[in-house]
Amino acid sequence: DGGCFGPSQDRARARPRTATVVAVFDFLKQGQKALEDSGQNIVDYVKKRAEEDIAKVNAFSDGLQKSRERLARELSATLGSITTDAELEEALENLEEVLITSDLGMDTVDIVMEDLRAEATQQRLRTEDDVKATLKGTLVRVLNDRGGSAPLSVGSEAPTVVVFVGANGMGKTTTVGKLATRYRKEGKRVLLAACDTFRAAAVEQLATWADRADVDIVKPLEGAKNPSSTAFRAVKKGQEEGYDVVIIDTSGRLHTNHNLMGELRKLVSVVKKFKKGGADETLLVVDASIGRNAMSQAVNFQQEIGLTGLAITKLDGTAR
Ligand SMILES: Nc1nc2c(ncn2[C@@H]2O[C@H](COP(=O)(O)OP(=O)(O)OP(=O)(O)O)[C@@H](O)[C@H]2O)c(=O)[nH]1
Ligand SMILES: [Mg+2]
Repeated sequence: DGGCFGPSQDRARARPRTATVVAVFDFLKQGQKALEDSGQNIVDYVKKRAEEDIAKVNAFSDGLQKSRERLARELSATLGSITTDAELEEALENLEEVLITSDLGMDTVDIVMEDLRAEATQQRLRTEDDVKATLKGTLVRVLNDRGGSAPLSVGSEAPTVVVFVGANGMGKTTTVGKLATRYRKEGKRVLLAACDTFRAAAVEQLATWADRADVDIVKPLEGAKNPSSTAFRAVKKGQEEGYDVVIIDTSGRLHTNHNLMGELRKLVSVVKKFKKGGADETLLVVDASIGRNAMSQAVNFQQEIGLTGLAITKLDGTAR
C-alpha cells in the first residue's frame, strides 16, 4: 500500500531533487534555444520545469490513491448484505465492473472472478472480509506467478551447478554464502568453488562463508589465476564425490570489460564440458539500490553468457 513510493517523507525529499536534475538536463539538451523560447534565465526555466514535473508525479500518486479509495468504497457498497443467490450473483457482477474500471486488466479480472465464484459456490463468501481475503490471495498469487519467486532449478543429474555473476560489490559472495547455508540446512551436500582469483582476499572471504555454512570449498591452486580451472576442479570433484550442489562464486566484472567477460564465457563453457546443458542456474546478482541500471546489466550479461535468473540483494537497504 503506497509502497511504490516509499515513506512519504522520502517522497517529499526525492521529488524536487529528481525533478530539478531532469530539468537541468533538459535545459542543457535544448541549450540556448530553450532559453530564447522561454525568454527567461536558466534559474527560472529550471524552476518552472521542476514544478511541472513535481505536479505530474503528484497527480500520478493521487490517482493511485483515488483508485484505492474507490475500490474499497465500492466493495463495501457492492457487498452490503447478501442473503440470496440472486443477490450474490448481482454483487459479483458489480464487483467485476468495479475491478475492470479499477484498471486491474481483463486477464487478471477473469482470474479474480473465477476464484471469487469458486469461493461463492462453496458458500465461503459471507462477509466483505471474505471477499477481500479472496481478492488479496488471488492477487498475490497472480503477482508471484508472473515472475515473483521461482524455485531454483535442481538438475536431474547431480551435482546441481549454480554460477553467480555480476558487477563488483553487488553481493555475489554473500549470496553464495546464504544459499550454501540454506541448502546445507535442507540436508544437501554442498561444495563451493572460489573462482574469484581477481580480488585480494576474495578466496578467504568465501572460505569464511564455507566455514559458517559448514560446507566444503575448492580453492584455486597455488598461484593459479585462471578461474576456469578452479571451476573445472570443483565440478569434477562434485561429480566424483557425490555432492548435491556446486556453487560457483566469480569475481565482480562490468560487461564492458571484454577480457573479464571472455574469462567468464570460458568458465561457463568449462562447466558445459562436464555437465550436459551447462550450469543449472546462472544468476546475475544485482544490488537493489542500483535501480534501473540492473536492466542494462541483465541485458548485457544475458547476451554475453546467458542467464537463468536474477538475485536481488540489499533489499533491506534504501532500495529504489
Ligand atoms: N545490507 C546488505 N548488505 C549486503 C547484502 N548482500 C551483500 N551485502 C554487503 O555488500 C558488500 C559486498 O558484498 P559481497 O558479497 O562481497 O559482494 P560481491 O559481489 O561478492 O563483491 P565482489 O566480489 O568484490 O565483486 C558486503 O559488505 C556485504 O556485506 C544484503 O542483502 N544486504
Ligand atoms: Mg565476491
